[in-house]
Amino acid sequence: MPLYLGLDSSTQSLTAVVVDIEGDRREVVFQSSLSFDRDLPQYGTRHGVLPNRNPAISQSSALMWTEALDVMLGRIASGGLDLSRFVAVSGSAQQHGSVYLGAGAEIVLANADPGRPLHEQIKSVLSRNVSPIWLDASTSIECAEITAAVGGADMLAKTTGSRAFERFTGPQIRRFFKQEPAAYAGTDRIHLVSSFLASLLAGQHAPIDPGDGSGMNLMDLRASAWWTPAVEATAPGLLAKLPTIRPSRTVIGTLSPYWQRRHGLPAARVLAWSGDNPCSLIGTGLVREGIVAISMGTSDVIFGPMREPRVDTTGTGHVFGSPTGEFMGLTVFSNGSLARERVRDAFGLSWKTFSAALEATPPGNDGRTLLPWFVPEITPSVVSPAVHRFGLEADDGPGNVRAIIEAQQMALASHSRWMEVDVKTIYATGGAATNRSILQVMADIFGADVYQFEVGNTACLGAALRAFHGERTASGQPVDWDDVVRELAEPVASTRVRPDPRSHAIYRDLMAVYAAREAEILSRL
Ligand code: XUL
Repeated sequence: MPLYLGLDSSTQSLTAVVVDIEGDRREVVFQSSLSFDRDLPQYGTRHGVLPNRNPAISQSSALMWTEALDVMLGRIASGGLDLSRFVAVSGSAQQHGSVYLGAGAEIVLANADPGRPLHEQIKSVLSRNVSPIWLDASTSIECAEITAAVGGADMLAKTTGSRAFERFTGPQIRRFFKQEPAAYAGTDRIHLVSSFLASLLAGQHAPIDPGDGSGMNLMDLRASAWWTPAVEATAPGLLAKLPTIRPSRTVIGTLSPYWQRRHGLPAARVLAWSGDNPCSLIGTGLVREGIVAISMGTSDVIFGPMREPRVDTTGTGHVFGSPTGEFMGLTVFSNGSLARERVRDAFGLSWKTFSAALEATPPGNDGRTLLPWFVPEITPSVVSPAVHRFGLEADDGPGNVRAIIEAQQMALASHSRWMEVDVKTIYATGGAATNRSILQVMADIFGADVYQFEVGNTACLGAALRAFHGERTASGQPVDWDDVVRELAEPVASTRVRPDPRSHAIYRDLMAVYAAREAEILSRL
């Protein structure tokens, strides 16, 4: 009865899921979550982000992520599981964020003293104290510079799967190089959050997988290799600082002596980590093209598998690598739970009274809408946040509750058309997917059936299942992806939320109105 551990280091928390897999049986035997703000208050983050006067800047702390990992592995070790049954671990992390390490980092990782917390020991090898994360919107100039240098937005999108985006790692690295050239020169290795945390576990530099590598504006999507023109356009000497790219199923090594001695864990295999969206694709069982998932967490994301990369010509979406070796399309909205929480808090609501307000208002909100840009928005691109209301009073609690949910779902529906999927079924995941009133609005706007999952954190589950897949493959007993995702990564049939045809008709009209209002405001920005 082997145990597989999945970890998910998201914007606001670190989660662990342990899955027991034996033959046809799959069972979640351990789940735990730790909130950065609440459980590690000494870092002073808010929603997992370090305070900054500039709303375009979003940074976090690699030391905090490291300490969280140590705390979590301690919890797992004392969680009553038979530790000798642990065979493999993999992980999922917020995408695009980067960690900067100086020379000698690998020596520290390999020889860390189990008597002292790891974050204290790696402090001295960080060549940059902060890590820019995916909410950052400060690199518009660098995006333009990289785009021009590689021959234009179409060329960049065609080769890497995305045009230049502010939060992508390449533009972030370029800004660091321009603003802190000495610190950039003193950087030996630039990791993504995923490859950084995998390096901590394995005690050596880990590779980047194509799923997360495609969120950098640096990788040739079809070749799964660094694309020289983009690397050279980003910063001098960058190639030597980047990890290698290896398939998601790669075994990097085993849990380093630090974890074995500090927490009594076995020398379990460490698999390459990936981004949270590629991991969620596996955790929602989406290994074949045709169905989409909507993840409603800090970011709202609509994604689905793609056999061949169909790059977005409208410039809003991305194509990433899938852990299966194929591809995935996705569109990301930064005003996800942050925006929902702003509205909830502004009217002093709980999630229960928030849902009651949603249910007390009519589908279509009598034509009243808002554009939900409480923080800088990725889709469509809005660098200076502002909320625009149409026929809606700012102090109308129920009206604003319905308007934010409808706006988010209409934006998800209209900005994902480029994926060319006729959406008839949606798998809903992430924190807000437990709210069935929100799912009803989703079903009505898309005109699709919506299903929920038993395991809420599908990115974390996906990481555990990737550990299973990778470990079996490395042991010469490969398992089909359909078999990997069976049972646990399947939606619960009884949770189906059906669309109401009358509401769907109302939304067909309202979506045209919403799109026109969005276009009008964008033309004025
Ligand atoms: C994906 C993205 C977000 C983060 C959130 O492109 O920016 O979904 O991965 O963790």
